[in-house]
Amino acid sequence: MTARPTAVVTGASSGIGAATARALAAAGFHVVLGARRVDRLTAIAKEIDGTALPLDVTDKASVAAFVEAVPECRLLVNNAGGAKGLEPVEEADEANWIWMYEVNVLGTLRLVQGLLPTLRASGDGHIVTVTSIAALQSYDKGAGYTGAKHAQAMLHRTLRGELLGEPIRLTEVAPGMVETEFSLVRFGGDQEKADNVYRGLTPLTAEDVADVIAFAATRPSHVNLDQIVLKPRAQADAMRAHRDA
Ligand code: 8X3
Repeated sequence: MTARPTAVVTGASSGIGAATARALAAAGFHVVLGARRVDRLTAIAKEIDGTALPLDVTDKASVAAFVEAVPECRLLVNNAGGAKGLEPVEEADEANWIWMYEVNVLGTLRLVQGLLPTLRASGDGHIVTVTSIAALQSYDKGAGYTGAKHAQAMLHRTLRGELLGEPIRLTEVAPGMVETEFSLVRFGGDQEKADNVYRGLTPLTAEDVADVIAFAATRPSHVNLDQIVLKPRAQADAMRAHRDA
């Protein structure tokens, strides 16, 4: 057992999750990293003296086994999520929608339900959920993802009221454009389409978002940062960005 408080980060094998695991370790946490790609997780865990555990948030049994292996937890970062597809509602692919609701909404629900008793028992728990500016607005061709992100945000924001009076803080972090594997996954591995998303501007990095999460997690216990929206300077909202020619 370690004296460091434990933080669980889902989707920790790459992008915002991996950067958050590193930032929290630097802030003094013992980080439990969960994701499907265990080889990548293990390498990061080794680097930050953390613990790598297999986790598929879309699979109830996988979440149950993960939770069973985490005896204490002060901070849960619900980072696992993602988008598949970018098409009008009329052409939407139902399988993509099911995956987006599974990973963003039900995945968050499963982790919260599994770890709430442990977070409560810590006496100073904190749930950070990484939503998106897609949880704040609709945009054309994005209904599957914006719908899932709104639902995930509602779950998170509802907890703020339901857990009032308990020693558990709740922080929603809603990033705009961040250059990670996000767009590559959204476009089924099409690198050109993914690169085009960030064309002509400087997007946020995973580390930019991780810094903010670590900041929220290291405030004194009575300070609750409820919602943090961060975007690149060149982005006004999901539909509007300035791009250099
Ligand atoms: C990612 C941001 O604008 O592509 O969560 O939906 S956006």
